Amino acid sequence: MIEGKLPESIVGTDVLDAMFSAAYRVCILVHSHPDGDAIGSSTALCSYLRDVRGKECTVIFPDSPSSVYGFLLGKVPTVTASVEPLRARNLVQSADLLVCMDMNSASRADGLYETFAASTASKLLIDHHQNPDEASFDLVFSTVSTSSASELLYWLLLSLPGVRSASSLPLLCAESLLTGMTCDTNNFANSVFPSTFEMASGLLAAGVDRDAVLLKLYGSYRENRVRAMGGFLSEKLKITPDGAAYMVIMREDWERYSLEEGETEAFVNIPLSIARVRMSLFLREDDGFFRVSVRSRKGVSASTLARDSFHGGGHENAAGGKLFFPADIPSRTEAEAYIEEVTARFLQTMAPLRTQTETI
Ligand SMILES: [Mn+2]
Repeated sequence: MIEGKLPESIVGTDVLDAMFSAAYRVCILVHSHPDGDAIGSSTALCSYLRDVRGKECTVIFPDSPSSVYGFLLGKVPTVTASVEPLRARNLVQSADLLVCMDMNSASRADGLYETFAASTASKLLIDHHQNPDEASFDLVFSTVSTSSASELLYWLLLSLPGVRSASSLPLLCAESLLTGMTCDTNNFANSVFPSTFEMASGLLAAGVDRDAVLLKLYGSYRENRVRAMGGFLSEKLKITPDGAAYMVIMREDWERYSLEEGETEAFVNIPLSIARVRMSLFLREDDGFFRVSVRSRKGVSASTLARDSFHGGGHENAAGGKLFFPADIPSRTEAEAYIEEVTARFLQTMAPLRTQTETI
């Protein structure tokens, strides 16, 4: 149990310690299109297992992570399955401990799932999403009462023998944890708990340079990304009478700005700064489907809409899914009509948003 930091259901860190001790070759798996938390939590654990426990450890990405996180990725062994499928499969097959980070099921690692499922290695899950696939793992640490997988990992590591404080962790591990938490809380804007500030405080005291991390995350964009943001906000943003904001980005829009993977990651949050917007959707065209991100204000469930209308799920106020064509909509040009329909049906079942002036 991690007293006072996480729910009492989080027990078994002695088992975790034993699991680490028994392992020689470890693979850490994360979800496809890995975000800052998936990347930060996995490089943090990899750094700890290599530098503190002396294990062979590799992070396996289903597809390429954004170059934004290059400052962490260059420092631990990583393999991208979409680039080196055979090597990724061999590593997973020969591992004696498989760790899934920041996803509730190994199925979110897409093409790696079969190899994961067939493996007889010990299996560990560390996650903060709803509905963990507990049956597929030997040990599960899962709670939604934490900002990020990185924060959950932080408290788990601090409960292990020999780790007295964040200062006992390798600097790369500490930097990775701060990065993951910062990304998932949108730099302390959402999903923040008292323990989240405590974690940040501990990491800063241990010597993490937060200014340097913030510069990498929010001050190193390409000009294209900022111009695309301006273009999309002026040309693509639509807001329904019920307070659903949405942007549908077609392949040609993406190409017009020569955008790179991960560059539109936070765009979905921007419309939530408009008073009458209750939820925001961002759709990006892929091969035969749209990738869908959903964000919502407190009291409106992004995860319910993602589950009911976009084959997805996630957190209460930050979720994602997919919209297939022609299975869900006749063609890609019908996405806007579909969003209008499902958000109207969804939002009309809820009480209207109380504006700030009404609640004062
Ligand atoms: Mn996360």
